[in-house]
Amino acid sequence: MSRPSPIAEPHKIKTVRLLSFPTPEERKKHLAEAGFNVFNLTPSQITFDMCSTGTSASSQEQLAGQLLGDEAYAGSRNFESLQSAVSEVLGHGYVCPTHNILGSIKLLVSTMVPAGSVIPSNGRDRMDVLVPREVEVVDVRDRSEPVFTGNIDLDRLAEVLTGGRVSLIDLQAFADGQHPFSLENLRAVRQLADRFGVRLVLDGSRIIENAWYVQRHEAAQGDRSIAALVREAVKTSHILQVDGAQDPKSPTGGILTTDNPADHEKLMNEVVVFEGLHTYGGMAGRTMEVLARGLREMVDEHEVHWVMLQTERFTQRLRDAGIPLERGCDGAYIDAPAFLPHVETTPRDTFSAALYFVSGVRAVAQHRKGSEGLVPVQIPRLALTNEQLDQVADAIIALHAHASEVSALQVVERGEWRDEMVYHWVFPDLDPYEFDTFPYQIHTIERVGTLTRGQREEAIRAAGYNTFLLPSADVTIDLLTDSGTSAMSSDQWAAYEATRASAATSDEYHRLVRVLREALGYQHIIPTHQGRAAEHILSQIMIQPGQLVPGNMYFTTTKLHQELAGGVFVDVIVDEANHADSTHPWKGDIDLDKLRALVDEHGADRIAYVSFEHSVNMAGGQPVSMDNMKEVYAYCSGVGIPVFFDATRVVENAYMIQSRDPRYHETPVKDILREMMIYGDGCTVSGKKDFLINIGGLLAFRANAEWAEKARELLRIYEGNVTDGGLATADLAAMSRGVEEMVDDRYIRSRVRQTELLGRMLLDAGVPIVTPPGSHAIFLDAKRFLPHIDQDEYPAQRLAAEIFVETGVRAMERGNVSKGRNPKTGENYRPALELVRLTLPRRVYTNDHMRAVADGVIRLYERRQDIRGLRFVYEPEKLRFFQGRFEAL
Ligand code: P71
Repeated sequence: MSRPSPIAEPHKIKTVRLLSFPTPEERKKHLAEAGFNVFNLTPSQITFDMCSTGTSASSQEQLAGQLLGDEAYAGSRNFESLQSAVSEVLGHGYVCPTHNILGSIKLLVSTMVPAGSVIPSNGRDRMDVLVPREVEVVDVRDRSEPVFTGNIDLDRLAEVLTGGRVSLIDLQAFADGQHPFSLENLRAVRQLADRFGVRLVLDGSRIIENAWYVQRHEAAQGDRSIAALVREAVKTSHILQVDGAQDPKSPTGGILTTDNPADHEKLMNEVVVFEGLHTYGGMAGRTMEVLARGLREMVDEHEVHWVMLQTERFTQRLRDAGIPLERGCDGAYIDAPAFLPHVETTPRDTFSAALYFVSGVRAVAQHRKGSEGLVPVQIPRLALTNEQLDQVADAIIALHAHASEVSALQVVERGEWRDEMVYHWVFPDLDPYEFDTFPYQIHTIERVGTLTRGQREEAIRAAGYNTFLLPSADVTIDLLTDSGTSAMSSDQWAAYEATRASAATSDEYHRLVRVLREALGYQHIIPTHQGRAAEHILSQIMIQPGQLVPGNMYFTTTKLHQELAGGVFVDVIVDEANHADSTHPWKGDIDLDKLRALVDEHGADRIAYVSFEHSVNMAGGQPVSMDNMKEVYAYCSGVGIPVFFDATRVVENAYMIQSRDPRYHETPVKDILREMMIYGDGCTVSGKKDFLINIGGLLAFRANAEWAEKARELLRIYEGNVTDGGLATADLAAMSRGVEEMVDDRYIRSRVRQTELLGRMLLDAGVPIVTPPGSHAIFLDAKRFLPHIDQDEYPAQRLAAEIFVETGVRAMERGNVSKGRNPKTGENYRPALELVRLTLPRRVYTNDHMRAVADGVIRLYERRQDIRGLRFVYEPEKLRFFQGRFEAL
């Protein structure tokens, strides 16, 4: 069987959780307050928290499950759902729920482990909790086995069993996070258990990692699925215990499962004493639901391979740099005594303190007597990107280079448990490590389409070669648009959920007005349901029939509303904008000479206003320079012409000014944005782009109360209340937080750099794109990509279709099909730009996704000669690009 070898996540990001970036000074303070024990730090003080228990990103189905908790005391639907997941995925017929893994152990011990008995085990992790219970744990791990280091030494086990006091055999999957067993060994242990009449208890908290290891390394297991391997392992044991906070990606919870009705009955009768009723076991109903869904999802082959690949890659990067470590199933376990050879008594906690001190990363050794000297740097499942992990590894590598300068923590208070330790420390003189990556981690994911190439061929044919008509479930990476496709943050969601909805004025309206006044510097704030609603109102109040509206290239909805108000759009963008291969840095600028000539010819009275778009979409996401905004405004205010911005992508434009204009390199994006807005009289915004919301828009005026009054009149007629613009109150709440998040310098830099990364990879391979790369999208130049296809055979349309077939990536045609036919002649317009837009949603895809996109497009470019054109089989009269259907020539 060929195993999927993923080059990118088999999912996209659904919601994000913002990261904290404490400064070096703040980190000193936090460490001192924490008694130099990183256990005491909290996530708001930490950038990357490298612990894998209960910290996994969940699926959107798990998130939804959280809201399906049927919080009944007895016999809840959530328990039924847990039962069926257990029987389908694990194969055991009975399940006893517990509050977490400690609850499971407690239950096992009190039902099956008499005091004074012996438990042979391949792990040492659990000794902490068993020792005080007067149970002797005997280490029977086979130390001579090089590959399956978690195997049990069968002779030794037989010897211990012969001793007679054995209550049960404990076999851990990936024991102590480092030692996997083989199926062969498991089967042999089971035989021994049966021979001696002792139960084999499997701790399957890391059963997935173990199954993956078996699939890779055990003879004759390579062709079996993770699901089949997991099932066999479970069925080979008498009792299974699972920590819900591990492989099932639940925040907490646990299960004990079995096929033996008598064992189940014992557990059931005991669970009520310590945990809860046998149908909830100390878990909230919602937790059972999340756990049940997690069990079903954890055997997903694509996901398992991605998670394990991340671990391999992370560990390898550290190992290549000479970091002393042991490979863990969920990360790299740093050998602290070897890392800090001069630190004698407290190497583990000194390592942890030093790593936090230099980078804000937390790696903490908890009460893990079984892994002396190791500090686990674990990867929260699905939560971090490879780029982030590379940088975490680099922080460790940077620390290692100066390890000799790190002095030992001094013990102030000692405790039995590691969390009780208190230290004092002299800070070493080390340079801080600076992260330059997404300032958020993945909170929930959405699985993406995984069609085969053959299935995609079928799908695109069924969609009439029109990417608008593809079902999104069939798409692997969706680059159709950046509109309304952003991943919201958990803070946005929290505000959304906490909203007190109102049919009149709401607190959220007042907050939105406050936040937008601060962000834009505009006095009059009018929410609308999305961008085109604001364009409609602005056009109606500002345009007299017959007036001209000069602008820097048209956008479809903007121009349409100007025309509906009787205006005539005139394009006054610089000429460079129409040349796909010009590398002019400010291709969004207005050509002031063109504007002056227009005013001179027609008179200022004939001009309604200047329509000035930031990061000009149709030109390829090209920015406007600060100087151009100033000059246009100075000129227009001199002759009495208002200037209105389309500020839909204003933040991206502000970032471009920060990065391309040396005078602004040190200026925060938030301040650049405020200056930009000074050079306009008002703006329309589609909030679905830069403002990080899935729905919403905005009309705003800097100072003119009369315009605002007129606009509100129309708002009441067409949209909704002046205090909501037709949006749900909760959407206003999401917008306020979106506006606060969008001006974060780290965020916007990582956003635009991602687009530039995609552009750079394509340019390096010689693929023709619009240059320089824009901020929200990369536009392929179909005229140069497919020079052998005549424009009336729709090269861009075909290219978009072929990209889908080749890679599962969905793009959008922006060429002859979009532009339409001249109504007088019936001929296609054959526009200068024949483009395919690859548009990047915000916070949704990782840079590995971008690599997958680039690989696919480059492969296609190499076989471009084989690509033919299309002909219409169904051609709507208006906006034909949405519904039109084609057949291949
Ligand atoms: C984009 C979109 C969405 C779209 C609109 C029409 C056809 C295809 C796709 C929408 C914009 C935009 C600018 C600069 C106003 C709107 C309309 N862009 N100004 O790029 O880019 O806003 O969708 O919220 O009504 O895919 P609205």
